[in-house]
Amino acid sequence: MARRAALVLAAALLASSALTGCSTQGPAAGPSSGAGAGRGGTITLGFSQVGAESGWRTANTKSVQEAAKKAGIDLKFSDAQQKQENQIKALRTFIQQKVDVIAFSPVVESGWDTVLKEAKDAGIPVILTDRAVDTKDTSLYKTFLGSDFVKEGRSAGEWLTGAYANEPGPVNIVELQGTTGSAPANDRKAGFAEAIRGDGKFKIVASQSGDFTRAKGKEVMQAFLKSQKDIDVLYAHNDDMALGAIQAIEESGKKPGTDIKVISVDGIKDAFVAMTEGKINVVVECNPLLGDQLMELAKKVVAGENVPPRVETEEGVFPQDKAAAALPSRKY
Ligand code: GYE
Repeated sequence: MARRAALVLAAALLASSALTGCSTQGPAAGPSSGAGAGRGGTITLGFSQVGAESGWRTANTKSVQEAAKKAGIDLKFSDAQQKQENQIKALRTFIQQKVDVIAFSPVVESGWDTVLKEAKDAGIPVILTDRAVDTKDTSLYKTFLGSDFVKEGRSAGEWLTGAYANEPGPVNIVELQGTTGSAPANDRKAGFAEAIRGDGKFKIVASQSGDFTRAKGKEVMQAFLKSQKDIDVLYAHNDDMALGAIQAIEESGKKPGTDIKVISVDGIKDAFVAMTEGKINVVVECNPLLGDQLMELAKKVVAGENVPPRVETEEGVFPQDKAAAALPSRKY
């Protein structure tokens, strides 16, 4: 009935040529019908974003918004300002609104089972983008789209062991972690630790969260510079924290990239600029441009098609001497 009503309504609107760019989405379907799936109507995607904490995140948001427009998907976008409670609220609102599919980038890894179960019970498929959740029940989401953060951490560590291969130790490292409990912070820490573990000369002398922001990165680096006499290397879990820390290093009278080597993750343009200025030594890329792939996956899960459980993005490692050549083609 609902489907017929929607078709009749759409036909009437078309006939009266009153349709000026609005979607012909029919009434929301019942919980188990897969919503807009079979009706050929516009797909509504509820997307809960982490926040706007970094250049990476801004690029990711833009990519999702532009891709939705291009794909003709009705995007309901919600910004959680880095708070899990806001994300849970947003997900519940999407469920109430009976969106066709939910995608979200979970701020932290744990604590999602209840709300994901609610989505599942309502028959709304969920796609994890960018960050993973920690759950035993993988039926609570359809797929994960994003990066291998452990690999990124490992690449950062491997660059370091290579760069110091012929140097005697100790190599004192300070680490700026991302948001506490988030997948990229947990995994980038683990991958890096794994890569340097084999050689006792590498020592992480201080490690603290800078919440993925420039302001916190600077603040925590200032504290590190006060508490640690001898810092050889900064490993920052993202570019924004590295860029904040660079300011702190400069204000302390030291040269970032020379006196203190800087390793970072993401690959935003500002970091490439800092590399060309000699202030960052290496950036491990993490691609935020997930929009098109997300829309493809959204269409497939709404249509009830099978999707792979994990879709990973391709990324590279950029040492300083490659920065100038790569800068003009950076897309974020
Ligand atoms: O590295 C950081 C952002 O989840 C991969 O979140 C993302 C991370 C990214 O705030 O800049």
